[in-house]
Amino acid sequence: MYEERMEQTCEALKHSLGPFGFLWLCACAVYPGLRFPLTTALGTRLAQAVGRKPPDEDEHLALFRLPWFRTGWMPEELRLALLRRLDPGLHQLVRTAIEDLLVNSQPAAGSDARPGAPPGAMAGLDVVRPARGWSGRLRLWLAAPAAGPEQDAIFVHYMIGKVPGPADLALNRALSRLFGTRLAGWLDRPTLMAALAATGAGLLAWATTDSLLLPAMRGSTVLAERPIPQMVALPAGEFWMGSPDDEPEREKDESPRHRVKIAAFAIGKYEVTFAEWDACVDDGGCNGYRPSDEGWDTDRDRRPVINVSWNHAKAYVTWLTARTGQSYRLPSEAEWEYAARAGTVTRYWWGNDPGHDRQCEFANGADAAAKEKYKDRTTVAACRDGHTETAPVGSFRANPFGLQDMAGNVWEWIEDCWHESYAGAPSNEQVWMTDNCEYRVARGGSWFSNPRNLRAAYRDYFAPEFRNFALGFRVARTISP
Ligand SMILES: [Ca+2]
Ligand SMILES: [Ca+2]
Ligand SMILES: [Ca+2]
Repeated sequence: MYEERMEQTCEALKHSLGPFGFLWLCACAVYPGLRFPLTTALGTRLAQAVGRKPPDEDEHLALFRLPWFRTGWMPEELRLALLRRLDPGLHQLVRTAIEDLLVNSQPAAGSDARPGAPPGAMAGLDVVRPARGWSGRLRLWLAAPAAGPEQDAIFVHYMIGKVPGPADLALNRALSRLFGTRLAGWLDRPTLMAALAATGAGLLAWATTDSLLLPAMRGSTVLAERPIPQMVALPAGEFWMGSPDDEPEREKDESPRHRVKIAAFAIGKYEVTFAEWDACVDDGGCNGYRPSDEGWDTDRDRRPVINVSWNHAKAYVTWLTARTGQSYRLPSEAEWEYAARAGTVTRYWWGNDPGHDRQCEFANGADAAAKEKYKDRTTVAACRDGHTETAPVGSFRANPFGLQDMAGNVWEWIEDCWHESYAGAPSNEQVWMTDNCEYRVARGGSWFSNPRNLRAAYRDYFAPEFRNFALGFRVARTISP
């Protein structure tokens, strides 16, 4: 069943790219990162080998239009399937081409490249100078980013002359599941060292010469194993932002209610989870910050990340943008309310809910159980929602846009600076900034919030360094026209 689907995918790719384009794609699957110079070099070598002209711009574009050239990674299973379809006669050619590019791509004499630039620099490959001796080398291995090519099982197997199969990755995956990615990386390195020592040429030569490289590729593909937020594309539209004057429990800062026009954009279906945050840290992003989960570790991976400041949230979207090549960001306040209302005009997207007794089906707020545990909660929902603290994302019903937990679970950071009222607010989706921005907006209320604060129009604000157990975020993404 699975094999069949891979077969069909490969056939479809062959059909759309043509025989040469498909051959080229198979060669590109060796390397974990998508690098323009590497792609071009492989295309030129392959063209020579099969006796045709080097690929032209249209052929490059056909390749770059494929989804993983935009997202920055190719699924492992597809990489394996493509490599197994590469003509065995071409395997050595591809290996040599990659080695050449990594080792021999030196800045030309007299060029304005900075002096002492490392090998590979001209090819845009970010490389680290080799260490002398085993202990120095080992230190470098251990310091290498988890997503570096030297940790990519497919790449390593291929470069030592072995066409990898699914079984070659199974051990790695099992270890990752059992011990987390860091430890699996440790365990994989001795295997890799043994492979190096056992090979007379090829990678061994590459690893022991003075020009030993530890390419620390940014933008490489092991991202396939790293969870990133699932996005929902929202259509352009118009809505009334803020609450009407007669809405019960409203606050002044929700005035004046005003009409806002929103361009199409994408927003996370869920709040960013601990698993997604950890992926950023494991990859060297998010300033290495590991927020406390308050000991709520049942289903920790699926719970929304908490104890993150606005600055932390910004670090996450910066990492995600660099990793994927797509422009991720925090939502503007107007975008957030548009997404939360999803076409509705009532206090909550599920209705006016005057007695707060319907909330428990739709949102994780402070409920009867929360009041028993946290005595200072005053008004709570007159029902039980099953979660005294955070709930795994997506535990409650989706709004008409298919988004979950817009109301409740955790507060969500917004890009905008805080304003006491909507007087002078933009009439479109733009972020509203001021010169002196002491506070940033947060929206949606949390598991700790009174029902009033879960209303679609409710607004709050915190200093950008502030963090607590009820505050997280969700990402947005610009859709280019
Ligand atoms: Ca609750
Ligand atoms: Ca929320
Ligand atoms: Ca308010």
